[in-house]
Amino acid sequence: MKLFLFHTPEEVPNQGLPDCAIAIDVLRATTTMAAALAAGAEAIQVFSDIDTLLTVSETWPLDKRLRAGERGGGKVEGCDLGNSPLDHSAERSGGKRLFMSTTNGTRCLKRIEQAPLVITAALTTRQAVVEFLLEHRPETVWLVGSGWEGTYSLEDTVCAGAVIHGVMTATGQSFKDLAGNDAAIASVSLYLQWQDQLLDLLHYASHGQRLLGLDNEADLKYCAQLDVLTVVPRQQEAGVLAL
Ligand code: 3SL
Repeated sequence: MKLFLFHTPEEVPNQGLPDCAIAIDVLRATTTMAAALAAGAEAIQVFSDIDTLLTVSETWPLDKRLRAGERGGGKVEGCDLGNSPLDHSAERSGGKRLFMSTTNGTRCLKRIEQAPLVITAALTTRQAVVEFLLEHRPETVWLVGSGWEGTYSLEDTVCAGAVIHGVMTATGQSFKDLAGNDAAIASVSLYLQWQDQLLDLLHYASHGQRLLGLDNEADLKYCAQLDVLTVVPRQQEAGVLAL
C-alpha cells in the first residue's frame, strides 16, 4: 500500500486515479457525516451548490429527508440543519437521507468521486478507517484534506497523519514501504507532536478559530475525539455515501 496526502482538493493530480480516495474534513463535514450515519441516517447525498440540493431533495418524502447546508460556518437559509455533528441523534436522523452541502468538505468529495473506492475519515473514525484499509488493501491511497477555500488546514493534516501512523503501527511497515509522498511523512510528525493535545491543536487552527468565533466550542470538543466511532462512510454511487 502507498499512501499519498494532498492537503487540498486543488493539489489532487489531474491525471490518474488511486484505488482508494479518502476525503478528510475534521472541522466539520466528514466528522458530521460519520455522526449522522452512526445515528442511523440512511445515506448522505452531497452537493456542491445549495440550489441543486434544494431541488433534488424536494423529490424525497418530507419525513425521510434532512437538508444540511453550511456556508462560512453558519447554517444556510432554507435548510433544516447546518453542519454540526452534534445535530445528529437516532431520533432526528434515524432512517433519513441527509442532503448536504458545505463550503469545502462536500467539494472535496466531488473532486475524488471518480475513484473506484471513496471513503471519508475524521479523527472520530480514525481506527475504523485504518481497519478498512487493512481489510481492503488498496494499492494506492489518496488522503485528501478539504482545507479552507484552497488553503492548507492543520486539522485535516493531523487526521491524515493519524491514519498513516495507524497503518504503520498495525503493519509494522515503515515510510519506505508506505509513504507515497513527502506530505504523508510530514503529517505523521504533526500527529506524533499533537496526539495528546488534539483539542488544543483544533483551537489553534485557523478554522477552529473561525468556529470558536461562531460559538462552536462544543463542536471542536466533539471533532477532536480520536477513535470514538466504528463507522466508515463509503460512496455507494457518485455523491452518495452510506455504511
Ligand atoms: O468547509 C466545510 O466543508 C465545513 O466543514 C466548514 S464548517 O466547519 O461547517 O464551518
